[in-house]
Amino acid sequence: MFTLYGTTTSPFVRRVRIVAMERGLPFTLVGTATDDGLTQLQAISPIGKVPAARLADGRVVFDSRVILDELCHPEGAGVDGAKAPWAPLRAPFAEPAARVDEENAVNLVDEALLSLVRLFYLQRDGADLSVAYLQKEQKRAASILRHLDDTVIGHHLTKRAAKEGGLGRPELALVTALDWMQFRGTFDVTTTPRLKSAMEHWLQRPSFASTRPG
Ligand SMILES: N[C@@H](CCC(=O)N[C@@H](CS)C(=O)NCC(=O)O)C(=O)O
Repeated sequence: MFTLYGTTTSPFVRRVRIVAMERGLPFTLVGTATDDGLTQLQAISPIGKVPAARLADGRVVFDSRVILDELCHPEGAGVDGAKAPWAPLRAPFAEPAARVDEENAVNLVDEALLSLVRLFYLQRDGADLSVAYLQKEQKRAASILRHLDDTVIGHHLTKRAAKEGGLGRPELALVTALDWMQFRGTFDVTTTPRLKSAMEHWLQRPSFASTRPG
Protein backbone atom coordinates (compact mmCIF):
# COMPACT_ATOMS: atom_id res chain seq x y z
CA MET A 1 0.00 0.00 0.00
CA PHE A 2 1.34 3.46 -0.88
CA THR A 3 0.02 6.94 -0.22
CA LEU A 4 -0.68 9.26 -3.14
CA TYR A 5 -1.07 13.00 -2.63
CA GLY A 6 -3.10 14.80 -5.25
CA THR A 7 -6.42 15.69 -6.80
CA THR A 8 -8.76 13.74 -9.04
CA THR A 9 -8.58 16.46 -11.70
CA SER A 10 -4.79 16.55 -12.13
CA PRO A 11 -3.56 14.81 -15.31
CA PHE A 12 -0.20 13.98 -13.70
CA VAL A 13 -1.90 12.38 -10.69
CA ARG A 14 -4.20 10.49 -13.04
CA ARG A 15 -1.21 8.78 -14.67
CA VAL A 16 -0.28 7.31 -11.31
CA ARG A 17 -3.88 6.31 -10.55
CA ILE A 18 -4.11 4.54 -13.92
CA VAL A 19 -0.84 2.66 -13.55
CA ALA A 20 -1.69 1.65 -9.97
CA MET A 21 -5.04 0.33 -11.18
CA GLU A 22 -3.49 -1.48 -14.14
CA ARG A 23 -0.91 -3.15 -11.87
CA GLY A 24 -3.36 -3.87 -9.06
CA LEU A 25 -1.48 -1.73 -6.54
CA PRO A 26 -3.63 -0.42 -3.69
CA PHE A 27 -3.11 3.15 -2.49
CA THR A 28 -4.64 5.76 -0.22
CA LEU A 29 -5.36 9.11 -1.81
CA VAL A 30 -4.73 12.20 0.30
CA GLY A 31 -6.82 14.86 -1.44
CA THR A 32 -4.85 18.07 -1.72
CA ALA A 33 -7.79 20.27 -2.66
CA THR A 34 -8.52 20.65 1.07
CA ASP A 35 -6.40 22.73 3.49
CA ASP A 36 -5.62 19.61 5.51
CA GLY A 37 -4.49 17.63 2.43
CA LEU A 38 -2.41 20.56 1.21
CA THR A 39 -0.71 20.83 4.59
CA GLN A 40 0.11 17.11 4.46
CA LEU A 41 1.54 17.53 0.93
CA GLN A 42 3.66 20.50 1.97
CA ALA A 43 4.97 18.52 4.94
CA ILE A 44 6.48 15.90 2.61
CA SER A 45 7.28 17.89 -0.57
CA PRO A 46 9.17 21.18 -0.76
CA ILE A 47 7.93 21.45 -4.38
CA GLY A 48 4.29 21.32 -3.29
CA LYS A 49 3.09 20.00 -6.66
CA VAL A 50 1.00 16.92 -7.25
CA PRO A 51 1.44 14.06 -7.47
CA ALA A 52 3.74 13.20 -4.60
CA ALA A 53 3.83 9.75 -3.05
CA ARG A 54 5.02 7.95 0.03
CA LEU A 55 5.92 4.42 -0.98
CA ALA A 56 5.31 1.38 1.22
CA ASP A 57 8.93 1.40 2.43
CA GLY A 58 8.71 5.08 3.43
CA ARG A 59 10.51 6.63 0.46
CA VAL A 60 8.96 9.91 -0.66
CA VAL A 61 8.77 10.73 -4.38
CA PHE A 62 7.93 14.17 -5.80
CA ASP A 63 7.28 13.65 -9.50
CA SER A 64 4.86 11.54 -11.56
CA ARG A 65 7.57 10.09 -13.81
CA VAL A 66 9.61 8.89 -10.87
CA ILE A 67 6.54 7.53 -9.11
CA LEU A 68 5.65 5.56 -12.26
CA ASP A 69 9.20 4.23 -12.53
CA GLU A 70 9.03 3.03 -8.93
CA LEU A 71 5.58 1.45 -9.27
CA CYS A 72 6.90 -0.44 -12.31
CA HIS A 73 10.40 -1.22 -11.07
CA PRO A 74 11.49 -4.84 -11.71
CA GLU A 75 11.93 -5.53 -8.01
CA GLY A 76 8.69 -3.78 -7.13
CA ALA A 77 10.68 -2.08 -4.38
CA GLY A 78 8.52 -0.09 -2.04
CA VAL A 79 5.22 -1.31 -3.45
CA ASP A 80 2.97 -4.30 -2.96
CA GLY A 81 2.20 -6.82 -5.69
CA ALA A 82 5.57 -6.92 -7.47
CA LYS A 83 5.26 -8.32 -10.99
CA ALA A 84 6.99 -8.10 -14.37
CA PRO A 85 8.29 -4.56 -15.01
CA TRP A 86 5.53 -2.29 -16.37
CA ALA A 87 3.10 -5.20 -17.02
CA PRO A 88 0.37 -5.01 -18.21
CA LEU A 89 1.70 -1.78 -19.74
CA ARG A 90 4.28 -1.74 -22.53
CA ALA A 91 7.77 -1.42 -21.03
CA PRO A 92 9.96 1.50 -22.20
CA PHE A 93 11.93 0.64 -25.34
CA ALA A 94 15.59 -0.31 -24.86
CA GLU A 95 16.83 0.21 -28.43
CA PRO A 96 18.49 3.69 -28.68
CA ALA A 97 16.43 5.24 -31.49
CA ALA A 98 13.11 3.95 -30.15
CA ARG A 99 14.10 4.98 -26.62
CA VAL A 100 14.80 8.56 -27.67
CA ASP A 101 11.61 8.73 -29.75
CA GLU A 102 9.62 7.62 -26.73
CA GLU A 103 11.25 10.10 -24.33
CA ASN A 104 10.76 12.88 -26.88
CA ALA A 105 7.08 12.00 -27.21
CA VAL A 106 6.52 12.14 -23.45
CA ASN A 107 8.43 15.42 -23.23
CA LEU A 108 6.43 16.98 -26.05
CA VAL A 109 3.15 16.13 -24.32
CA ASP A 110 4.43 17.29 -20.92
CA GLU A 111 5.72 20.64 -22.20
CA ALA A 112 2.39 21.40 -23.90
CA LEU A 113 0.52 20.35 -20.78
CA LEU A 114 2.72 22.31 -18.36
CA SER A 115 2.33 25.48 -20.48
CA LEU A 116 -1.45 25.13 -20.41
CA VAL A 117 -1.56 24.26 -16.70
CA ARG A 118 0.41 27.43 -15.90
CA LEU A 119 -1.86 29.53 -18.13
CA PHE A 120 -4.94 27.96 -16.49
CA TYR A 121 -3.78 28.89 -12.98
CA LEU A 122 -2.77 32.39 -14.07
CA GLN A 123 -6.11 33.00 -15.77
CA ARG A 124 -7.97 31.70 -12.71
CA ASP A 125 -6.04 34.25 -10.61
CA GLY A 126 -7.00 37.06 -13.01
CA ALA A 127 -3.52 37.58 -14.54
CA ASP A 128 -3.05 39.44 -17.82
CA LEU A 129 -2.29 36.69 -20.35
CA SER A 130 -1.44 39.12 -23.16
CA VAL A 131 2.16 39.61 -21.99
CA ALA A 132 4.72 38.31 -24.49
CA TYR A 133 6.02 35.35 -22.50
CA LEU A 134 2.53 34.00 -21.80
CA GLN A 135 1.62 34.39 -25.47
CA LYS A 136 4.73 32.34 -26.18
CA GLU A 137 3.51 29.67 -23.75
CA GLN A 138 0.17 29.52 -25.56
CA LYS A 139 1.91 29.24 -28.95
CA ARG A 140 4.27 26.58 -27.61
CA ALA A 141 1.37 24.39 -26.53
CA ALA A 142 -0.46 24.84 -29.85
CA SER A 143 2.64 24.17 -31.93
CA ILE A 144 3.51 21.00 -29.97
CA LEU A 145 -0.03 19.66 -30.25
CA ARG A 146 -0.11 20.43 -33.99
CA HIS A 147 3.19 18.59 -34.40
CA LEU A 148 1.85 15.58 -32.49
CA ASP A 149 -1.33 15.62 -34.54
CA ASP A 150 0.78 15.54 -37.72
CA THR A 151 2.95 12.67 -36.51
CA VAL A 152 0.57 10.43 -34.49
CA ILE A 153 0.22 6.96 -36.00
CA GLY A 154 -3.21 5.56 -35.16
CA HIS A 155 -3.31 5.45 -31.35
CA HIS A 156 0.46 5.78 -30.83
CA LEU A 157 3.00 8.59 -30.77
CA THR A 158 6.04 6.69 -32.05
CA LYS A 159 6.72 4.34 -34.97
CA ARG A 160 7.92 1.54 -32.71
CA ALA A 161 4.85 1.77 -30.48
CA ALA A 162 2.58 1.73 -33.54
CA LYS A 163 4.33 -1.47 -34.64
CA GLU A 164 4.37 -3.20 -31.26
CA GLY A 165 1.07 -1.86 -29.89
CA GLY A 166 0.06 -1.63 -26.26
CA LEU A 167 -0.27 1.13 -23.73
CA GLY A 168 3.01 2.84 -22.85
CA ARG A 169 4.07 6.10 -21.23
CA PRO A 170 3.51 8.31 -24.34
CA GLU A 171 -0.08 7.10 -24.74
CA LEU A 172 -0.68 7.55 -21.01
CA ALA A 173 0.76 11.07 -21.15
CA LEU A 174 -1.23 12.00 -24.25
CA VAL A 175 -4.63 10.87 -23.04
CA THR A 176 -4.35 12.30 -19.53
CA ALA A 177 -3.12 15.62 -20.96
CA LEU A 178 -5.70 15.94 -23.73
CA ASP A 179 -8.60 14.89 -21.53
CA TRP A 180 -7.58 17.55 -18.96
CA MET A 181 -7.33 20.20 -21.73
CA GLN A 182 -10.84 19.26 -22.84
CA PHE A 183 -12.15 19.24 -19.25
CA ARG A 184 -10.67 22.65 -18.43
CA GLY A 185 -11.27 24.16 -21.89
CA THR A 186 -7.62 25.17 -22.20
CA PHE A 187 -7.26 23.81 -25.74
CA ASP A 188 -9.77 23.03 -28.48
CA VAL A 189 -9.12 19.33 -29.10
CA THR A 190 -11.25 19.37 -32.26
CA THR A 191 -8.36 21.25 -33.92
CA THR A 192 -6.20 18.11 -33.50
CA PRO A 193 -8.63 15.43 -34.74
CA ARG A 194 -6.08 12.61 -34.92
CA LEU A 195 -5.03 13.15 -31.33
CA LYS A 196 -8.67 13.37 -30.29
CA SER A 197 -9.38 10.06 -31.98
CA ALA A 198 -6.36 8.43 -30.28
CA MET A 199 -7.65 9.75 -26.94
CA GLU A 200 -11.12 8.36 -27.59
CA HIS A 201 -9.64 4.96 -28.35
CA TRP A 202 -7.75 4.75 -25.03
CA LEU A 203 -10.62 6.21 -23.01
CA GLN A 204 -12.48 2.95 -23.55
CA ARG A 205 -9.97 1.17 -21.32
CA PRO A 206 -11.48 0.78 -17.80
CA SER A 207 -8.50 2.39 -16.01
CA PHE A 208 -8.97 5.51 -18.15
CA ALA A 209 -12.77 5.48 -18.15
CA SER A 210 -12.95 5.29 -14.36
CA THR A 211 -10.44 8.09 -13.66
CA ARG A 212 -11.77 10.92 -15.86
CA PRO A 213 -11.54 14.44 -14.38
CA GLY A 214 -14.75 16.03 -13.20
N1 LIG B 1 6.66 17.36 -13.37
C1 LIG B 1 5.56 17.22 -12.44
C2 LIG B 1 4.44 18.18 -12.80
C3 LIG B 1 3.36 18.19 -11.75
C4 LIG B 1 2.44 19.40 -11.86
O1 LIG B 1 2.77 20.41 -12.52
N2 LIG B 1 1.29 19.31 -11.18
C5 LIG B 1 0.37 20.43 -11.12
C6 LIG B 1 -1.08 19.92 -11.12
S1 LIG B 1 -1.56 19.22 -12.65
C7 LIG B 1 0.54 21.14 -9.80
O2 LIG B 1 0.68 20.52 -8.76
N3 LIG B 1 0.49 22.48 -9.80
C8 LIG B 1 0.47 23.24 -8.58
C9 LIG B 1 1.38 24.40 -8.62
O3 LIG B 1 1.92 24.75 -9.67
O4 LIG B 1 1.56 24.98 -7.54
C10 LIG B 1 5.08 15.76 -12.45
O5 LIG B 1 5.19 15.11 -13.50
O6 LIG B 1 4.66 15.26 -11.41
